[in-house]
Amino acid sequence: MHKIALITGASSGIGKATAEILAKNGYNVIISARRLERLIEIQKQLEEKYKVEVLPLKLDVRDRDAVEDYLSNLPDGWKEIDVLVNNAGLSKGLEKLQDGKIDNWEVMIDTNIKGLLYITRAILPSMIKRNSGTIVNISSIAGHETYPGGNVYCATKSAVLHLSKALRMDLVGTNIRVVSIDPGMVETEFSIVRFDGDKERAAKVYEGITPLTAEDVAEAVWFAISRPPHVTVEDMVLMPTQQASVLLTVKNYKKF
Ligand code: NDP
Ligand code: 8X3
Repeated sequence: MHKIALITGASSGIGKATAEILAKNGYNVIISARRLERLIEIQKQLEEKYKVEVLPLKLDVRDRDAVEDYLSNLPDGWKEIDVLVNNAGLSKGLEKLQDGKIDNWEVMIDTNIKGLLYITRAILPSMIKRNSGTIVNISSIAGHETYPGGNVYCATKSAVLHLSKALRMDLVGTNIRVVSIDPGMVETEFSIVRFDGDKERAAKVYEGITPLTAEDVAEAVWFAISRPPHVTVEDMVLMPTQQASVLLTVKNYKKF
């Protein structure tokens, strides 16, 4: 019997690559995000390539009622989720806090913190009942450090680190594992979203440096999931070799 994984934010980047590595390893996957047309395309590709079942789920993680409704009414055969990857997340803007756009703060906090909580709360009771499961939260190096203009985004990713730690404590005595994967710079649609669709500005972020790929991160996620049940990878920081902190990269190290 195939195991089941739910990946949020699977329409792009790290989430899409994670859905692929799980499908490749025999998981039936629920791929969720807001852009359903992309999910349907990914469904076709994964089903054909890996002969597993893929369920596309149009879901905005900020919509508490929809999260509760969808996840408590999953179709037969999809109800018992073995692996949850809380990946949906984003950064909006790079303004200093004093110039910050409050609407952007709301979107980041609602998606990166509250969305992750809604999803986790909806999935956990079934994992606890079965006394098994793995939850992988995608945090960031930005959860460990901060940088000018990173303020609210970094705070949300720091919250993800603390929620992972707290959840491990709340689940002691169960067999449920909670993992945090914290990447440095990964070339995805992240910067395009951060800069409101400005592809030129986004491309500059990755010029002159070899960033991580979404697949690099997906492999780290799979490493954690595929450890034997008695092993929890609590927190893995994964950096490009050319980046030694959020601020220090091969592009600017000579200034220091
Ligand atoms: P992408 O922009 O490529 O992917 C983000 C995904 O999140 C998309 O599938 C998007 O789907 C989904 N998403 C965004 N908002 C919502 C929402 N409200 N409800 C449901 N899904 C949503 O970026 P990445 O792959 O880089 O980002 C994935 C995660 O990795 C994020 O949590 C990010 O913070 C983290 N991260 C990224 C790093 C990087 O440098 N790229 C580094 C460290 C961490 P859709 O728009 O279709 O809803
Ligand atoms: C994304 C990494 O450094 O752009 O989480 O904030 S960074």
